[in-house]
Amino acid sequence: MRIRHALLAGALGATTALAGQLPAAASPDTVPVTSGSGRGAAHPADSLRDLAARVGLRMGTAVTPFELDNAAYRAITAQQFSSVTPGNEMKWQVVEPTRGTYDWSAGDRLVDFARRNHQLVRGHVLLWHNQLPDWLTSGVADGTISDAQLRALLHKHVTDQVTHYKGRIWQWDVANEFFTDGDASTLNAGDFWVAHLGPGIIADAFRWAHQADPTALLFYNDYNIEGVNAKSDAVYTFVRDLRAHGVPIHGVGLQAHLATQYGFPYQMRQNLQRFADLGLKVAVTEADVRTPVKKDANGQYTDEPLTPQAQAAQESYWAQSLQACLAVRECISYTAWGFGDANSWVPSWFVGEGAALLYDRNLNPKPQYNALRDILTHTAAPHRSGRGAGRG
Ligand code: 9MR
Repeated sequence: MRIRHALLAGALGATTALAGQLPAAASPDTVPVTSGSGRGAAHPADSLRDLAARVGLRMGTAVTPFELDNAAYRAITAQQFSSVTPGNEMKWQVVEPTRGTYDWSAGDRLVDFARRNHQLVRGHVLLWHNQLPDWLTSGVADGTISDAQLRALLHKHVTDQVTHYKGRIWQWDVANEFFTDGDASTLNAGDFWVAHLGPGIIADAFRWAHQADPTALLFYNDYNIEGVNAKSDAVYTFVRDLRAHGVPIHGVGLQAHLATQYGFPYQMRQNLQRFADLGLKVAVTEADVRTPVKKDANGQYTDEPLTPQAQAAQESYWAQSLQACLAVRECISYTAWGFGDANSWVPSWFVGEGAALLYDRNLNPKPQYNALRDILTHTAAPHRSGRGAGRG
């Protein structure tokens, strides 16, 4: 699977354009301290992170360390967000590219960045069918790795990775995307892990992660489960059963990769609430709102929505998803899957769609950003407190 490190020319150009407005970094990953808030990084009182902090909510973004090389991107990451998720750098393919040899460097850089900037980290991801190392998948395919060995390798992977980051990860996405859209009634029997090790492997991964770091909040994470639908029903039953069997699962992550052409998810707040009523935390983990975009004179897709109505729908979807999270006390973080349109995964995966994030490719905030800020400013919401809530 190809990993996309997209930092396109537009965003690089923005470094110069914004240089006068943003504080210069003293060292690569440090955004300078101001006396104002006394909380470390310089962030204005109307930043997303500070507005959300008033109700104990963490605002997050996915980041890749490559993006942190850009001063403007780095400054916005620190100023606007109080939680970060590595886009790719804690995936097995990246942390163990060669069997038995770990490379934690990229994940470590982000965790260190977070510490310097008073942010919490969502670890992503321990058990997933995608972005596995080639040595693992080819070994399974050619029979040189047996199922028993695969189980032992997974145990070691989960234990070693969670131990490496022990005490430094707030929420771990332990298991990701085990249900399909087509037949949501049950776990995907064709999933790599389920096919080889049986459905019980998911519970085992939670147990192993908990043994390695008993303080981390352990999440099940999936897409198209934002609203009440057949797939979220199936996930609901699954996590309820895990809880009933004493499996250490503490939360459910709703990715929220939304698209204007599919409508806003049905009853998102009620859906979050029913997971919360199981005694779980909930989180919006990978939010973006894509839409069909115009082509330029050269036939290249732009970041401009096809219609003003689509732009309005994007703003509305961002606002509604944040409102749903705010309304549920157990919703402890709201994370966007990146923030600059030049850095989004969307255009390369959904040809003809884009404009999915909060800032344009020159890193200027879009109306979507203002919509989130307005919601945080004007919506009364219960304060998140108790174990795990917006800690720190
Ligand atoms: O943003 C990630 C992108 O750079 C990778 O190419 C892609 C490969 O699978 O994974 C993206 O992140 C995914 C996340 O890990 C899980 N949920 C869906 C995300 C978007 O594809």
